[in-house]
Amino acid sequence: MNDNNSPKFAVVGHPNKGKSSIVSTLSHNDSIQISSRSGTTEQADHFTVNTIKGSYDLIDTPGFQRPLRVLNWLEQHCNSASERAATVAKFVADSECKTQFKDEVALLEPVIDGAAILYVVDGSRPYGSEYEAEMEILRWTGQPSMALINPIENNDYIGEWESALAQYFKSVRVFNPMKADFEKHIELLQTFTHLNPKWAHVLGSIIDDLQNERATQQTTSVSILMHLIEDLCQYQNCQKVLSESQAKLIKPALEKQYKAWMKQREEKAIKELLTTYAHYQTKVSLDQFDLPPDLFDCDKWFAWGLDKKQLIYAGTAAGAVSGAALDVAVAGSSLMAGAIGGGLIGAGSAWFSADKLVDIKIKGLPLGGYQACVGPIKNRNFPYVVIGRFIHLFKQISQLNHANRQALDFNASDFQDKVETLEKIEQKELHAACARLIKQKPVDSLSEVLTPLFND
Ligand SMILES: Nc1nc2c(ncn2[C@@H]2O[C@H](COP(=O)(O)OP(=O)(O)OP(=O)(O)O)[C@@H](O)[C@H]2O)c(=O)[nH]1
Ligand SMILES: [Mg+2]
Repeated sequence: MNDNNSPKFAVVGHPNKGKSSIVSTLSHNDSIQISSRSGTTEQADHFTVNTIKGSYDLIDTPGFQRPLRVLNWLEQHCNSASERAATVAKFVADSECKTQFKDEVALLEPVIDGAAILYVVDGSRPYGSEYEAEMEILRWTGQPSMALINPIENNDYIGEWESALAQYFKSVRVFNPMKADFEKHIELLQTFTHLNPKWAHVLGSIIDDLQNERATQQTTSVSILMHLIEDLCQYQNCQKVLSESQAKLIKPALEKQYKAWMKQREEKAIKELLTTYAHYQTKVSLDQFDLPPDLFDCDKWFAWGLDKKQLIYAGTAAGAVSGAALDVAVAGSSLMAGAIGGGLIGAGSAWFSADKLVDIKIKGLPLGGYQACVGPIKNRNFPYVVIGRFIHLFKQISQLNHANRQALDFNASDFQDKVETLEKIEQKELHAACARLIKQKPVDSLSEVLTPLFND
């Protein structure tokens, strides 16, 4: 838990309006229980957001159950408006209230303890007078407060809510904990800074930290891909054999092991990516993704990697023709046709053919016997396929809110469009890097080459 002077926010409201979802997304914690069952959260739970320069607390609370009766109790125990906050404190401390109004005591306790109020409503359901007692009780506490409209199913009643909430709260914001992107999280935290002037400074520092952390996460992601692609492009599975005929016999087994290793290596990278973005518990479990389309499902390669036209460009960009000729080729002139016609990219070669991914190589060993090896992969599209798949997952994982427990979607890829949006020089560098990778040659500054693909 936090020290008493650091910012704290109690997330309160009707049951089942997304309070826990908001806490989960803002605290980057995917272990918080969220469910369509009303009354999921039964006690006040503190979640501390820690950064280098500070920390703040978010307190998830149970929903109001009997607000009208609670308001009645408060009115009966209060003689003057100046005693309202003290009356709420009395309510929270009262042993009978603790059993009779368990949920209200749990949700008001942190507020009486100094937490600011974040009142959550659902913008897809109409406003109703039953919420007035809740807002009135919150007003009695005298604590700084703001309202968050969570458009759970749609935006239909946002306007209605805005007018109603404005009467009780100085600040009203729409925030969707399932969909809000990182900029929206930051915008919301910035509004928190206005709730209590004493907290403004530390919250400002925390926002800076979170932005830096976000940039670091991206750098880490680039590095995960860099190691993945190097490993996948270099991997060979070798075994000693006595004769060439034995080598042919074990080829299917070697190939199977080879592919299994490659897939596992990719899964490891995805796990690292999930960890980088603090997704530990979500349904994005690795057994769930048999990674469709399969890493070796060659029919899908032109979707994940480059398409044929881009591959031709890649061939020229990787240095097969001069820079000047390259620009003409990219402009779509006849030179491109000439290049293909001229056999620059031999038909059925490693560029397009997906059937011959890996060959078996057999070589004699100095002390007798042979070594049979499967891999490294030869297909020129392969590095792009690896990059394309990873970038696709990166986009989803880096934007996945912690309240969103859905499985990831592996079907779409816009890697080709992404490559097109790179600067020409960046494209050239990418193609040159991939050309070296597929020949198992080291690439200087691979992370610099990959970084533009991760930028928005
Ligand atoms: N589609 C969608 N569903 C949401 C959103 N926010 C919450 N939900 C769903 O609404 C339900 C309630 O979410 P919770 O975060 O558990 O709500 P709560 O207010 O903490 O509920 P209690 O703890 O029961 O009071 C769950 O089924 C969520 O999946 C949203 O922005 N979009
Ligand atoms: Mg809850």
